[in-house]
Amino acid sequence: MTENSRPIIVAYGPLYPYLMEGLERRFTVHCVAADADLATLDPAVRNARALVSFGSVGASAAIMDALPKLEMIGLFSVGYDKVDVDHARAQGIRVSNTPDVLTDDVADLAVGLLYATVRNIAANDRMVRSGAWERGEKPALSGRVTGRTIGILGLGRIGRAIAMRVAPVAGEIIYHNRRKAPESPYRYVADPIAFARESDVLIVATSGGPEAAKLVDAAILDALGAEGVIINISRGSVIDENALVAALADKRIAGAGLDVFVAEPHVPSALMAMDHVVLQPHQGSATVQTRAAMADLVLANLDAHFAGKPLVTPVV
Ligand code: 8YV
Repeated sequence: MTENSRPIIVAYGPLYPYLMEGLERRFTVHCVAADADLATLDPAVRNARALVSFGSVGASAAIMDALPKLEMIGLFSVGYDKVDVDHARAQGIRVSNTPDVLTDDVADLAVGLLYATVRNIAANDRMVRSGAWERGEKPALSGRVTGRTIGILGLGRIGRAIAMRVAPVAGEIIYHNRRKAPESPYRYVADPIAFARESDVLIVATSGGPEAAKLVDAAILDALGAEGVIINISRGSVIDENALVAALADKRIAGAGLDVFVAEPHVPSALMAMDHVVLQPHQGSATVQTRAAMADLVLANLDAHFAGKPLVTPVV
């Protein structure tokens, strides 16, 4: 294929370098910053047939409309909550995501956050580094993980992978979904308040988007209670962040382990000062192996599209 006959695509980013290399081998790539003013797009960009984006940026109706020849959106994420899927469908634009390849790593991080939060690992690390231990200060006793009731909000692929990991140590695993999951070995709790009340650790693993917005609100946090811990590896928007900050500040819940926030990379400053909170910069899928597998899957979807074949992992 000559340089001129290669499909034009937009890298809506910045994107992960290994993914960029794969894109540049195949396509004529135009980089558009995620916060670019769409009114002033370079006219060459308007010929793009595909857009490659990722979880926290997605694709609005406005970027789709700014690219009149757009056929496909390839997402470097499993989450497509920031993609206007209805608009894509209405415009006949295909959308792919990256399920499965990241499930294990996201579940691992959830379990890591669970232990780090319940066992004060991050706070104690800071205490040792500060020299306080050496000066004779005594670390506070932590809660325990073994035997506790683990509540999983959203028993999808990632929720099930988390359940498998905690099953050997949990007292019981319960879950809340909109509907009971057929054939799940775990106990379904239909009422979200009762679910939170029964959970010692509540792990948010549901997908994001408008239907899940602020699913975890002040009432759920109060039901989780003063000894309860919340872990979130899903989307910041699933938790009412102001209610979470207030519940943590008043010690109405015991702690939180958070990989995701409402307005990433902004993290509410009140959380920064809290020792009972463990913070991560959205690292769920961020291993060398998984990010490469995600990039390969994005490329496989684009290759399928331009070969006129069904997408490997279609959303639309
Ligand atoms: C990524 C994610 O952080 O898959 C998702 O939904 O949120 C993540 O895996 C992201 O898309 C990569 O920047």
